[in-house]
Amino acid sequence: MVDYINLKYRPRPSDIICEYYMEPGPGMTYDKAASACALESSIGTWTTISTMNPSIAKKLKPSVYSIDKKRKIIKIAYHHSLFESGNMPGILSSIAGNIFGMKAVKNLKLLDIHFPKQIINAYRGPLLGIQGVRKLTKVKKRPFTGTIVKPKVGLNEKQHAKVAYEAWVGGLDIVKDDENLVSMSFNNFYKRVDETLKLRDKAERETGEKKIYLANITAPVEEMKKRADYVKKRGGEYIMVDILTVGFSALQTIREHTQKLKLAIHAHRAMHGAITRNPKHGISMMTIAKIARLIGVDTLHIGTAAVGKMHGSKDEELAIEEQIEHPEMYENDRTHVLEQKWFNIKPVLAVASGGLSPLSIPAVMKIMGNNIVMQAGGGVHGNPGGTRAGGAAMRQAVDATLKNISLKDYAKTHKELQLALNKWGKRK
Ligand code: CAP
Ligand code: MG
Repeated sequence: MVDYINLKYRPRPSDIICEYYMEPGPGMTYDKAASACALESSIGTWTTISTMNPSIAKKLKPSVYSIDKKRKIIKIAYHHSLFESGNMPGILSSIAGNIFGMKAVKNLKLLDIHFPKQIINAYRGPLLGIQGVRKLTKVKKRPFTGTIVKPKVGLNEKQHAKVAYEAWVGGLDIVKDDENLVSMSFNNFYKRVDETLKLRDKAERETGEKKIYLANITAPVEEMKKRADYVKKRGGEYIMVDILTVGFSALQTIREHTQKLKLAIHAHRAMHGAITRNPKHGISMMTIAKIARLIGVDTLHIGTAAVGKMHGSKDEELAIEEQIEHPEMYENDRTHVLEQKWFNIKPVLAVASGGLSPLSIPAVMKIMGNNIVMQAGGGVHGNPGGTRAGGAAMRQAVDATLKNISLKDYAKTHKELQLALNKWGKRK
């Protein structure tokens, strides 16, 4: 049972490596549980089998090559031919499949996956990436600003488009649908796209700025393709997908489809908390972010470095931002990041969202830098001056921060920002 442990093994450049946090189940030694993780995620089962032959084992048996019992961390190296390279669900059915439910483990969390070149080569990565989004929007250096139309669900198509228009004219670059706004009886996807893109054009004419609409196409996959086709036909450049609720198979299919259409993908991560939030069990957001980059999304929600309303750790989110934006990551035991080269896969633009307002912008920019989308729903539509004022206040907060002026001082000559400060300035 412990024969999948090989502490002398040195991973080959072509291996897939997984780092797990692992606590053994009752009555299990640490080594036995570690070995069980390696065998159940590859070629083995609970007992010896007559159909196994030495040549299979020789080539395909993974190695638990690192065990840190104090920190409860194991690293397993897998031969790349255990996986179909361009099949992300297949990869996950191995290294993130049955093992989470085994009695042999009490807790298990997949913290990171190192993808070798052989695997990377089979994926497209983002269509635009950060530079492409900057080129499309002509926003050269500053952070992007955006909003989510609120209420999440409830407005009809025309009301939705009007809110988007107000936000764009107020000064925002990006307007997106909420994650649970799909095609409703009172707000049909196709009509919403018509109305919203019509007002996007008007906002562009009036402001002289490029405006982006992220239309949420989340649905069964064949319908998603139709919705993406429609966005293209109506002159959109971007779609939005709830990447976890649709699943990675659907995301891969949509990414292939958008290659033909030349549409960028905004990735919302609704449901990730069910998978990522428990520090001892599940799959890390780092892992999900890497998969999203590999398959090819252009913008991805990563959290607000603990500034906003959602649960998250500053250190982890910063590491995720680095991971999705940089060409290479070095192994870091403290943050559980494995070495990763991204080769020709473009960088993804990070999105900070969830409970932000203009008041959060200096803190988030300080932590996350300029390659970020600052996105606020309540923090825009909750402005006492309305959505247009809310959009203006977000842009003003970005401008003030870039000029190193405090929001309080900047608000003396920018009334929309002053309204935001009046409302949220005393928020604990
Ligand atoms: C933000 C948001 C996003 C969250 C999700 C919401 O709205 O639209 O879905 O950002 O969290 O509905 O909460 P508010 P995350 O600005 O009104 O909070 O980005 O962490 O995945
Ligand atoms: Mg939302």
